Amino acid sequence: MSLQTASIIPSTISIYKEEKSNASLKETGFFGVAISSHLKAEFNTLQIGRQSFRRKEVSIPTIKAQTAAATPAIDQPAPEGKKTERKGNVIITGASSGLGLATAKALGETGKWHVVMACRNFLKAERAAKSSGIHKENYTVMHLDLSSLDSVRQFVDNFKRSGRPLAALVCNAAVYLPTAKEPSFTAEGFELSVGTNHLGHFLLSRLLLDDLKQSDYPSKRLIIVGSITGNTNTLAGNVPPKANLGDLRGLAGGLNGLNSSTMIDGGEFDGAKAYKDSKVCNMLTMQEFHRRYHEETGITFASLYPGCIATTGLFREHIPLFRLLFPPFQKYVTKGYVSEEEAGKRLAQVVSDPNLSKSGVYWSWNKNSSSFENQLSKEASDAEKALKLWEISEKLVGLN
Ligand code: NDP
Ligand code: PMR
Repeated sequence: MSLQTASIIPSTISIYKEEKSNASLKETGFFGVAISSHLKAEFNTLQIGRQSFRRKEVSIPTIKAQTAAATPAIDQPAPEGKKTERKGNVIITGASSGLGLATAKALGETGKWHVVMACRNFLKAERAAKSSGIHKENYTVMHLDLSSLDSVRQFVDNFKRSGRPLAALVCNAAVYLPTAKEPSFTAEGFELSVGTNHLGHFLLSRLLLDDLKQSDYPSKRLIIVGSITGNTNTLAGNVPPKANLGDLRGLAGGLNGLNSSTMIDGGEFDGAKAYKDSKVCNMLTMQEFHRRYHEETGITFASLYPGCIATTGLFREHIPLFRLLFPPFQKYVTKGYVSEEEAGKRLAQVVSDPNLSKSGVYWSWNKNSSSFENQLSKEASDAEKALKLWEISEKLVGLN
């Protein structure tokens, strides 16, 4: 308990004081961007529906951080005469809102999964789980702050001590800081978006790989959420600033803004680009995992673009006008909009559908909500870059 309570204290160091009302969209204006007309839009999702989760505040009299000790080790044996399938344990990072929460709900309500909600805000996660109706037997909240490598290690220790076999890990959490004029940093001093979205997940996945290997669950999966905006072979991926990792010189220098740039490619800080770069890292990492470990372990490694879930908290740092216009823009103009509920079902499919068990795939969905194997951009499928990214990331997170 004490360990978890300690790690609830925010570990992110910020040198930036936000002035959200004055936030600008840099060179892009509002949505205004120059896009080459030959690029074909990816109108691959058509789901106009109402948002399925209302964030209802519920009062929870006592909330206790669930540690290994408070968590039953494995599912209880079925009462005599009753035959029940063994539940799979799935860890979902950032399950306190948006896609992660919707996926937790979709998996939890099948009764076949126990969801470990790996979240930085324990109370928020508990409330979210309760208000979205996930039955208490189907989830556990465990503390994880991806912007602190100590917290990642602590989480892994706690999870291992719980004795739960691991069937699937979903790296879903992310931050997006499009209006920041100055960078913020993780506890270890990495630029916050890449530090959280990529490096935190990189360490987490590496440390949990053995658990996945050792689990005897029939289908073991490691899913890293990607995005269309990191793929420059799409219209969305060509909205400036575009993702570009360059030769990874900034990453190799530690992204700390002291002896290196805060951007992977060594350029000037740009929060929107840092997010898109981090998504390229996510997609490259998934493929490097696949090349290194799929054959040996049988683990399925996959990434996905779930559709544009324009209503989630991801856009919380954006200017109010953007937050107002982005959902209708995606619903009626690009038709790329998808509800949180639908996106959650898609990610749940990637976790558990036997038809989506192929490894090394970046999944997307078409207008009829059917999944298909999508093409990644040249950079997001560059094997040499993936290897370099892997090796530098290992050093940064202290694995090498
Ligand atoms: P949300 O902001 O709703 O969810 C992000 C989650 O990440 C939140 O639960 C948040 O926690 C958590 N998180 C942020 N920082 C940390 C941290 N340091 N440690 C632990 N958890 C953290 O956004 P979405 O649901 O939209 O995003 C989920 C994923 O989907 C992301 O990977 C994003 O890149 C991807 N995606 C989203 C799209 C969209 O259109 N929205 C499109 C394509 C991909 P808290 O609740 O405490 O803030
Ligand atoms: Mg985009 C088919 C077209 C399409 C799709 C599917 C998206 C998804 N976007 C598309 C087109 C456009 N967007 C066009 C034409 C513009 C210029 C008007 C545009 C603009 C835009 C902005 C300013 N779009 C954005 C932003 C953001 O700040 C979001 C972002 O880039 O976050 C990193 C975003 C997004 N558009 C998407 C998706 C899925 C996003 C959220 C990105 C993500 O989660 O990766």
